[in-house]
Amino acid sequence: MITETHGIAHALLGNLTWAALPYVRAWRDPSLSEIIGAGAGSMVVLGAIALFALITWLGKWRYLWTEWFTTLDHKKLGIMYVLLAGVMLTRALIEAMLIRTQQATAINAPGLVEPGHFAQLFTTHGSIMVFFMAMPFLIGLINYVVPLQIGARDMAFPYLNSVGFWLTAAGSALMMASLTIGEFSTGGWSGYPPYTELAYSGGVGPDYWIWAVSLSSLGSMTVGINVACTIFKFRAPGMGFMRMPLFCWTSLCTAILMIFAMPPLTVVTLLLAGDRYLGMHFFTDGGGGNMMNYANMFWLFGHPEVYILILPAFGVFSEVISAFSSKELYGYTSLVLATTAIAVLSFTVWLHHFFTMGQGADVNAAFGIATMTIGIPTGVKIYDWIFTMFRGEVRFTPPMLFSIAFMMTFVIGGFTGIILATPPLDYMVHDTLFLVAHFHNMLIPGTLYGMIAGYMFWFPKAFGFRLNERWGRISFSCWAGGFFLAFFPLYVLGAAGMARRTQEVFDPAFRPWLYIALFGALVLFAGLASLFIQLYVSIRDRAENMVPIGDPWDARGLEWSVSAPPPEWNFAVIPHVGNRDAFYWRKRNHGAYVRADQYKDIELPKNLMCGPVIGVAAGLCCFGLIWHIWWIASLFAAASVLTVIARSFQRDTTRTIPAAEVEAVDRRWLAGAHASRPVPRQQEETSLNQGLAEGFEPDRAHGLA
Ligand SMILES: [Cu+2]
Repeated sequence: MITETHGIAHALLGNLTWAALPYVRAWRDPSLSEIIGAGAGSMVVLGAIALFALITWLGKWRYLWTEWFTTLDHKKLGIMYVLLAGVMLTRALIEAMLIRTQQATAINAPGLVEPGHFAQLFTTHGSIMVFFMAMPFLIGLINYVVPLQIGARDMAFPYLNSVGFWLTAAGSALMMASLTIGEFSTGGWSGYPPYTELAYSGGVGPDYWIWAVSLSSLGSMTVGINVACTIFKFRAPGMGFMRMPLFCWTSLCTAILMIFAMPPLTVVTLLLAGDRYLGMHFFTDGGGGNMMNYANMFWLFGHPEVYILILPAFGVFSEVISAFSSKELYGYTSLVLATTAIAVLSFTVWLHHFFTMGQGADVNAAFGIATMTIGIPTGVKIYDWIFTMFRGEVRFTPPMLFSIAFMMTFVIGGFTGIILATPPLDYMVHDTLFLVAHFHNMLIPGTLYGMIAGYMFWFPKAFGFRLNERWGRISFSCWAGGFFLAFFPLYVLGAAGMARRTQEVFDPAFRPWLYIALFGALVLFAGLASLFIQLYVSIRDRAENMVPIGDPWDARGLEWSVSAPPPEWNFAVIPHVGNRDAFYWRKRNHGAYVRADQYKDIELPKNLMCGPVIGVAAGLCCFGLIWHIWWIASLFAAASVLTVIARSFQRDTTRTIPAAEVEAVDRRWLAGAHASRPVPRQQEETSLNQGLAEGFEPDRAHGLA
């Protein structure tokens, strides 16, 4: 809580006092809850120190700055997004285990953490999972894959791409800072007033939420603009819209959703900031405000957000199922139509998030029916994927296992969605664990499985070696089994009336179900741990699992037609596209692995420090706003604006790769392709796989000529 400070100290440090540190709080009140808080803060501090020391010890700062932090390469930015998502996923999953432990131990007992701490736990868990795990993960995959799939050298706006990443990273840093300096919001991931109004939540918690989310939503909006422009303007010659891989279609729809759905979120969080900082009354009950306006605007973002999260995963599943069934995607056109239909419909259903706020039976019925119609295009997709597998040469690789588990689990979640879309039934179970079970049932298979599948599918492309399949299967078993253990009990508990977000449980009959759910959460965490072990084992054994030729799964899109990892310029020569599944048909017709007639100089953007500078400045500016340290806020707001202005005067922004260098790299790779042994599908998970598919060997006669 804030104690008033005065005079110079207040001018310099705003509301920041010693009590902001969890250690001081734990010292004054050594309760279990405060000690857990201090422990969490220590993990962040120690982790940061360890990372800093490790990088310094390895002498890698210069390398990180020049190769990664200042890069404008869409591939490296994509990798950094996924890395950020992995860090945040770890934190939010630890929080999930704490939430489950609390409810399992707090049956007519205080449990581990106090109500205030518990409320912070579920708020950070939700906020991180949506804004700082799922969003960076899917944006990372889109960033990496889409330019390669459409035959482009980079995104349309590489500089904006870097700024978007660093804004998201700054928001994540604020989330982490809230563990060590101050506290986080207790108002849930949706930040509903009046909980988050000054009168009921006087600390800095909601301010952390407001500014972290604002940074992330600004970043996401720039990503939306960037991805949409890239797909509209940067497709290779011949790549018509109906020849794009399905992942590009879902990325395009997601990008358009971001452009339209992110601004309501930015606006609504800033209006809430107006209430809290300037004494306005947008959402207070006195002074003419109305929190209903908040609910409407938030969910005008919030429901499309669900599809921002799920559509890219649908794209991943389409690519994975087609590649590992060795078949062309069944019903491509219907998949495209279903994707666009979902994107449009997603803006017509937001009110189902507050049926019980009293807008009357007719309005509720209209939105309930609109909600149910989304099941139709989704069903179309499920059938298309099943028919893609039908009579295909299906291989149960880890990404394929995640895709199949997704289909089965997601459909169950869809059925419970129909229950919740029926207003009278929603009145029965809203605000219970039934709802919590439902949206985890949609988002874990529908987003997380897709993201993991995509990560495993494209990892060999990005790094040049395969991920260990055995650990992939172990991880899959944990994610798939842990999900049912963790969330099906919540359906039962919710139907029995257990309210969501409760810190203490009063009915002993809930005990066994809560124990099962806790066990499930532990299994899910084992799934995450297995992913890290898989990564470690794969890096350790990478020499045996190299796939430098770049096509380890006999897949179809243009991204597989280049080496693994791809050269910085992606394509030595921009390809011409004559059909859907462009690379597959080139392999068929001896058009793959052939030398270009002529190589040209390639222009690429120079590295730029503006992205990290703007990110750090924006993060510090928000930190100043949170603690009312006005000089920090204005100094760094000015710094980020000045950086943008300074950059606009820079003329010399590109560098040229000479044609000779492009040719040399391309020839070396082609020579490798001609020297490699093609691998049959049955052996693609062995060290025989060098990234060249059997049956599509380079044509020896046409050779290197
Ligand atoms: Cu919704």
